[in-house]
Amino acid sequence: MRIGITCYPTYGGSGVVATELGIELAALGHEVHFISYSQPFRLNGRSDGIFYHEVPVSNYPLFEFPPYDLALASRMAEVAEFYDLDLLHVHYAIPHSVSALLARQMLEARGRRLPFVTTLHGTDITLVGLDRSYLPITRHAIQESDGVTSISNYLKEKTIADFGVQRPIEVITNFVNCDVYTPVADDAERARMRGHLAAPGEAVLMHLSNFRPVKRVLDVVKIFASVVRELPAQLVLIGDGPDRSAAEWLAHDLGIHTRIHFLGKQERVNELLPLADLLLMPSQLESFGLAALEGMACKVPSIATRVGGVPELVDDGLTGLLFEPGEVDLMARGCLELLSDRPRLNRMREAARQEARKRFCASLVVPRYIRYYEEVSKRGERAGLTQA
Ligand code: GMT
Repeated sequence: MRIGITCYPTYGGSGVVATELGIELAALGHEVHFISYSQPFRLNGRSDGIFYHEVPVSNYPLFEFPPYDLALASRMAEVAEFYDLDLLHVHYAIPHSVSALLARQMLEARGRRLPFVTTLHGTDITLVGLDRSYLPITRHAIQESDGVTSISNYLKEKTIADFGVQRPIEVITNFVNCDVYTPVADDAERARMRGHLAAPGEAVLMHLSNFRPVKRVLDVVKIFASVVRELPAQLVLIGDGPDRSAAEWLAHDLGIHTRIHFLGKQERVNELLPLADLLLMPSQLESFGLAALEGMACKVPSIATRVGGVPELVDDGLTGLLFEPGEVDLMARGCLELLSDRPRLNRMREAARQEARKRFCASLVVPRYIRYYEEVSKRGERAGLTQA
């Protein structure tokens, strides 16, 4: 198939999922066209069967707010026509599904068919989408999409309850490439690689996010402060965003900054994650929690929160430990219990990888997207909307 993909190309879970999906689809022989305002950051260096189309947004002095959604709709329609796309897949409803709806209408008027699938990721439903200024148009675009998928059951139920959406929503969970996200097989090699981050015998805790308030990065620092009082450890923070500076200040105030590595945005997190003993994800809300899955695939259990779709991913006590948001002391105690009981931690590490392989590998999940695309396309054909 020839598939157009639109996502936020910057650091963020929905962009990561969209990009990895495009890469997997291209590897399976499909032609993938990314349409966005800049190149998705994980695309670098992998281009077979993948094309990127930038959306130029001109800023006329009259426009206090440049209308990106309109420029995107125009580009979507152009790319679909020039490259004969079979389908558009937009990630994150706002404004992508609205732009796709416009592009579909533009092409319909020219006798062409362009079905589109909207994938709901999280804050497009739980936060931004609920804002009264976006709710009616977001609901309309979801309702009008040719197909809608959600990354967890939690998010599907939330969309039905909060948006009153009355159409089928297919749950297709996030996924990870289990051959790219792997543990380091050799213990000696892993110890050597950890040498850059920690001394022998020190624990390594990791956190990976876009440092937005919903991620509660300050809790990560506080949890680590309690852990490091009891045993030697290092904390590795991957990512960047609004709360980074506050986290740096807190680390200095608590006198633990020399044990914390702020690595900023990293392209190859698959090379860092396997070096961790535990992943910290104390988020206020996660519709899925992609970072936890990437950790699991690398044999890293999570200390996470029992929110949103996380319990659909992390099995409390088996592949990680779950707590309520803000339970910093309990999370620290959970870390200490696992780090001082290596046999239990090792069982959890094995279980985490097994669970990722059993339920969330790209090889299992990506075919579900392809089947869904085919189903959506056929539905349109049955309705008499044939490709020009
Ligand atoms: O919060 C983020 O990390 C970004 C956000 C997004 O939509 O870009 O993430 C959401 O989508 C991710 C990928 O599907 C999920 O793993 C995250 O749980 C979800 N974030 C929230 O629900 C807060």
